[in-house]
Amino acid sequence: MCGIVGAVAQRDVAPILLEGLSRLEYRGYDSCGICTISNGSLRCIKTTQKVRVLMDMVRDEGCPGKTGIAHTRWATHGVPTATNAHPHIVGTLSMVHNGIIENFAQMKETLVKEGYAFKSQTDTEVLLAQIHFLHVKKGLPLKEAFATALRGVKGSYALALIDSEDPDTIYAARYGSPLVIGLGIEENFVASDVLALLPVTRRFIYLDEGEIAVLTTKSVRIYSLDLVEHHHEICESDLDAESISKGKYRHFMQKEIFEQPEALKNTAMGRLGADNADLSSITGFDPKLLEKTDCIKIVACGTSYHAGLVGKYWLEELAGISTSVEIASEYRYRRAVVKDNTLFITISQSGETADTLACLRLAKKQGYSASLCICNAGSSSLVRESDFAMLTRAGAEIGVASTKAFTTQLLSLLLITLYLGRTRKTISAEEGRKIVNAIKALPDAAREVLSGDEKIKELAGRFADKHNCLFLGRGIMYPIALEGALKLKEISYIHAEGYAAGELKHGPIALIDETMPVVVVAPDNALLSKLESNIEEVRARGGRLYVFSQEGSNAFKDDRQTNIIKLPAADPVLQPILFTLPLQQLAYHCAVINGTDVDQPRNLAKSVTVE
Ligand code: HGA
Repeated sequence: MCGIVGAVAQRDVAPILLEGLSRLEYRGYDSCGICTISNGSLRCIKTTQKVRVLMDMVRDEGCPGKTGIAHTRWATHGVPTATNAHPHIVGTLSMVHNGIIENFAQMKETLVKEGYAFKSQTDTEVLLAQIHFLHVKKGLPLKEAFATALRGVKGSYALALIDSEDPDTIYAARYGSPLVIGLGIEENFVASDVLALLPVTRRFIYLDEGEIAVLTTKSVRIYSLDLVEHHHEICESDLDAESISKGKYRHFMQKEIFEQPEALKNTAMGRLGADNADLSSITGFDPKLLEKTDCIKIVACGTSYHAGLVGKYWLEELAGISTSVEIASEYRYRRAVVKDNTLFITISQSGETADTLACLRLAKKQGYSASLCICNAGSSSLVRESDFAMLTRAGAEIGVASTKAFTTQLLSLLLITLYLGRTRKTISAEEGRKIVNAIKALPDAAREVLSGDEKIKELAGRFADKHNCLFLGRGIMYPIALEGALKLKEISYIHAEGYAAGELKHGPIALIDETMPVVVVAPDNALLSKLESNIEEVRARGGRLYVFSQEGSNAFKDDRQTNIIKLPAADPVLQPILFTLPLQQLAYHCAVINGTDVDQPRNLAKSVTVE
C-alpha cells in the first residue's frame, strides 16, 4: 500500500525518487506524484496513471531539485484523482503520507474556522494544514510544529515533509505504518520499504513507532514525539537490487510460483533434525516457553489466514493442541477469553499488515504466554515486536497475489507442528522421521507438480470466460479450496467461492448448473469417500467438475461432465502445499487470458498497512 520515497542530496533527486517509486509499485496504488524544491519553490507533478507516465511527465515538464519526496497512493480518503494524489502542498510545505488520520474531521473543522481552504478530500492535506498552522500562525519551528501536530493525531502514519524555505531538510515520522531511513554518503533517504532504496544504499535505520527523523545531507537525527533524541543501530541489508527483477518470466507472480521449490528448500534449511524440527533459528527461541503451550490462537488476514486454518488441522491432529484461528480485523474489535498457556501466533507476509499488528499489540495485554510471528520480512514491525519470529525465507514477493509466501507459511506451520508434536510425544520418532523425509522431498515434489503448467494453461482456457466458480475441499483441503477461490478472484476477477464440500447441500448447491465450474481438491485421504458423495451431488445437477486428484487414485473417472487433473502421488502431509500449486497456476493463466494486470490487480495492495 502507499509507497513513500524521499531524498536529500547534492544531485537532482527526481531519478532516485522515480526509481524508488517504481520499486514500490508492486504494493498496489491508484495514483502517484513527486515534489522537489527547485530554486526555493516547490515543483509538484501528479497523475492518476502509472509511475512510468509520471516519469514521462517529469522528463517533459522537468522536476529539478536536490531535495524531494514522492508517493504512490492507495486511496482511503477521497477518490483517486490527481488532486487527491500526494504530495500535498500547503504554503511552502509539501507532504506525503501513508496511513489514516482518524480525527481529521475535527481537525478540519477547527482549521476551516482559522481560514484554511482545502483542495483535496484527503485526511493528509488536513494534517499538513495543521502543521502549517502551528508553524506559520503559531510560530513554532517546523520540527516542533511537526511533533506537536503528530501528538494530536489519532490514527496511523508514515510521513515525509519538506519546506521550500528550509530546502536541505526532510522531516519524517512513523506510527503504525512502515518507514525506513537510508544512509548514503553526503545524501540521505527515506522510504516505506528498503526495496525502494537498494540502488542507492544498503545501510538502513528502522524507525520505531512514534519517532520523528530529521534528515539533511550531513546528518540523520531521530527523536521521540516529545523531541527527546534517540540513537539507533545501523542495519546492513543483505537484499540486492536484482531481487525485484522478473528474470525470464512475464509476470512476478509467475516467477514467484516457479520459485516455490527453492523457497520451500530455504524455509526448511537448517531446521530439520533426524525425526524432529530444529527451531533454534527462531528469533528469541525459548524451548521452555514453547513447550508449555496448551492452546494456540492464530490471527491473520487474507491468504495468511488460510495458512492459519491449515495450521489448525495440523496442530490439533498431529500435536494435539487446541487451536483457533481468527481474522485479524475481527479479533481486534471483540473481547477475547484467553486460557492459561496460550501461544499467540500471527502470520503476515510483510509483517506490516495493520490489523494483524494491532492484534499483536492487543494480545500483549491479554495474558497470552508468548507471541510468535510467521513472517517473510525480517525487519518488519511484526518481527520486531513479537517474542519469537519464524522467518519464512521466501525472498521478496512482488506479485500482489501471494504465492510463495503462502506455501512457505504452510511449511513453517508444519515445522512448528512437528516440533510441538515431538516434544509432547503426540508424534512418535518414527512418524517424525517420516515427516522430516517428506519435507526433504518437498522441493522436488513441488517442481514435479509445477511441471504440469501447460495442462493447467489449457484448463484455464475453459474457465476464463466464466463469471462464477466454486472450489470444494474437505478437512485440511478445505482451506486450500478457500485459497484457490481467493487467488482466482484476486487476479482474474472471476467471482469464486471456496466451500467445505459437506456444506454444499446447506445452500450453495442451489447455484449448480451446467454453466458453473466446480473445482474439487481431492487427494487420496481419509475423507475421499465423503468427497466422492459430494461430487456425485454436483454431477446429478449437471455441474461441470474439475477434480484435482492424484496418480494412482481410482476415485474419479474422466467423462463429459468431469475433468480429472492428476498430481504426482506424495506423502499425505504435503498435500495442502502441493495441491495449492496448480490452483495458483489456474488463477494465473485465467488472469493472463482475461488480460488483467496480474501483478497489480485492481483495488488491491500488497502490504495492507491501513486497517
Ligand atoms: N489516507 C491517505 C493515505 C492513504 C494510504 O495510506 N494508503 O495506503 C489518502 O487517502 O490519501
